[in-house]
Amino acid sequence: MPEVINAQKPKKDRILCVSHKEDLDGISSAALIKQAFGGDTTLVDYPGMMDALAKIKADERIKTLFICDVGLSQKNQDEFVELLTYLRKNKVKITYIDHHDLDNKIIKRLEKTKVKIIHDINECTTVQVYDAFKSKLDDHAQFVAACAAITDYMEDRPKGAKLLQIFDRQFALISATVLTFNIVGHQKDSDYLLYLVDELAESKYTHEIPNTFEFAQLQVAKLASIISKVKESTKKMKNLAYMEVLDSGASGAVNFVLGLSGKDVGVAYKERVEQGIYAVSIRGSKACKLHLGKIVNPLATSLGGSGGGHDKACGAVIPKDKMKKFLKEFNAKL
Ligand SMILES: [Mn+2]
Repeated sequence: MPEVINAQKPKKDRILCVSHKEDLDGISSAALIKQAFGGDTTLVDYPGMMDALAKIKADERIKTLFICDVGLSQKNQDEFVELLTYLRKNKVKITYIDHHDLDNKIIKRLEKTKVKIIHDINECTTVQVYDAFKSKLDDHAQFVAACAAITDYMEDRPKGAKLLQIFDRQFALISATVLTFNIVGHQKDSDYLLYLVDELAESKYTHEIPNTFEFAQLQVAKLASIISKVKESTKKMKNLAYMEVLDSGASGAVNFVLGLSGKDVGVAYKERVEQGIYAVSIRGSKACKLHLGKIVNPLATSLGGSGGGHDKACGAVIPKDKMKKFLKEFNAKL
């Protein structure tokens, strides 16, 4: 008698890291996870992160999932918990590593489903990845983590500072900065960003990755031209300065909007025509004592968008027709 063979279940053997694609902390986190565990990488930005996670839900081969350096907002946190709960029921091992402000209730709910959470708002994600998995990493991972701390303005924190101390400060600064320009300038080139993840996972220094310094030089020249545009187009409200960016990215202009305006809060936003939204970047000066991420999160949600982040650096996605209202209400809350 021939045996009845059940429809074969897909083999559960896939290791996947979902990480933030927009800065060195996200790229470096993915690189260290790759060095420690192998597997594949999916890089996401904030507007695309939930769609990317929804795709994972359908992939029955995933055995182990790492999620790095993507903060949650009021808009997506419940959906995030539901998705991870579903994956946990399917026996996916999940580790969530991050340093953005995170609702305590969400932490409790994730812990209840036995998602492993590594979360410290005082150290960048890569430093936390290094700290958690250093037994599986080579010495070069310390350099990658120190560079990530620099880009996230967190090289003065206890663990970040200790890692940076190992290296010559100027060497780490130029390596981190050149990499950052390459990441920012390749946001539409996913293959290149994944290539950077591979190169860092293989313990390459920035200057050993071909053309990184040449590319950074081009980006620096672009930034210099943004300065004059910011001077022409920045508008001021009582508590903030803002500018609509037309040709570069919003995050490239926002520090100039803040610095050149003399205000304590700077806002730069760029339209994403296909999605009917504005991608908004927000920065606070040293004198700004408010937690901007905590203000922007509920405000953006109330306008049908989403947002959040750190105290002095955060972002939002705002529906196109609500941008004026966002600026007005944000100014009122400051
Ligand atoms: Mn980060």
